[in-house]
Formats: sequence, C-alpha cells, structure tokens
Amino acid sequence: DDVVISKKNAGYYAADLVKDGMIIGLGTGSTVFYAMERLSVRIKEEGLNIKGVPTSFQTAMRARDYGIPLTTLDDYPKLDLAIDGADQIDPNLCMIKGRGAAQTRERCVAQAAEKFVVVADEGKLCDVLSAVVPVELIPFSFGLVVERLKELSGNPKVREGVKKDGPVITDNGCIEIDCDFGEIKDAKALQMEINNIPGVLSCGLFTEFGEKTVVVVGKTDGVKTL
Ligand code: DER
Repeated sequence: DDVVISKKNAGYYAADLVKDGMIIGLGTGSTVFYAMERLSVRIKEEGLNIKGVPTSFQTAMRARDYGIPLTTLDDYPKLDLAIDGADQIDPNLCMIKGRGAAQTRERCVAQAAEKFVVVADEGKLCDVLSAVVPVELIPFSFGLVVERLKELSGNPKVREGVKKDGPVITDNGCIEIDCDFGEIKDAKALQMEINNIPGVLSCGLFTEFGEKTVVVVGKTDGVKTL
C-alpha cells in the first residue's frame, strides 16, 4: 500500500547515501529495514564495504540475515552516518522516537554519527509534537519515575508485552513507560526534565540533532528531503 511504498522509497534513498568504507549506525523499525534491504543488495552487487552498529537486538538479527557486517561503538566511537526512523517529526526536525523501545541505543548512535539520516513516510510529519513519549528506566527507579512523570502531567503507562505477561523488558534489561503529554509546547525543556529524573536512561524526545539531521520523507512517487 502507499505507506509501504513510501517507506521503501525513503529507505532505499537513504541507503544510496552510504559510501564505500563508511561505518554507519543502523536504527530500529520497519522503515530502516528497507534501507538495510537496499544495503544488502549493494553489498552483494557492488561489493560495498561497510560496517554497521545495530541499535537493537532485532536490527542485529536483521543485519546478519542481510549480510551487513556488524561492529560496535567501542571499535568505532565516531560514525560517518546513522540511518534511523521516527514516530513524529516537527518543522524544526525535533522528533519523537521509541515506538520500538530502542531509543536509548538509537540516541547513542545518533550522537556518534556525523550525519543523522531519518527515514519516514509523510504520516510522521506534524506541526507540533504530540505523540506518546516513551521513557526507558532502570527497574529500581520505577516508583520514583512514575511519580515524577505524573507530576509532569505525563499520564504514564507501563508498556506491556503482547506475547509476554507483564512489562516489556528492553534490550538493556529495563522497563519502558509511555507518556501522553498531549501537544508539547517546549520539547527541549521537557526532554531535559525527563532525562534528569534519576533512574531514567532516556526518553523518546530527540531535540538535539537538528543541525546534523536530514529527514528523507518517502512518498509514493519518490522522496523529499528536509
Ligand atoms: O522506535 C523507534 O525509534 C523507531 O525508529 C520508530 O520510531 C520508527 O519505526 P517505523 O519506521 O517502523 O515507523
């Protein structure tokens, strides 16, 4: 359908920005998987020589299936380019991520990258951020963090497993809480507030990468870049 075609166009375009010899970040989610699919073809057909730092267990498994060589931030603390998805993107290229509960590692990889290439379909664009904001926290801090998020009017809800009773446990062995703040007037300030709560690893507000971000918006007939 149109969204699938749009995601594929965005992912393939992003994959073609990757140059031989690059060390890249591999984000998480369905749109990035199209970029990985295209990289897999380029590796096979062009002999493209790259390495990728995966931001989740799922991405690592997918990369292995696709024959994309993997590495770590320990080996490469600076990356040429990271390709990732997003849940919502505003005109200032501030975004909300974390639907896949991978936002903590995604933020590390985005920080390490010289260029942050975000792939999305048009449905992800908005005027004002208002999507659910995921918050990853260490289990020890659960009660404290829930209390503080309530004080911030975040209406916190633990992310429950679907094929598992109880909370989703992230790749970092932590818990994810989804917050509904409604329209977010000052995303930068809210991001700082949440990230400063003791026990929080990170939240899904990404407001610090605008300068180095290119958003590739997939459409049914191609892409537009922001
Ligand atoms: O969880 C994440 O941050 C993902 O990047 C997510 O925001 C995008 O997933 P999608 O490409 O499947 O919509």
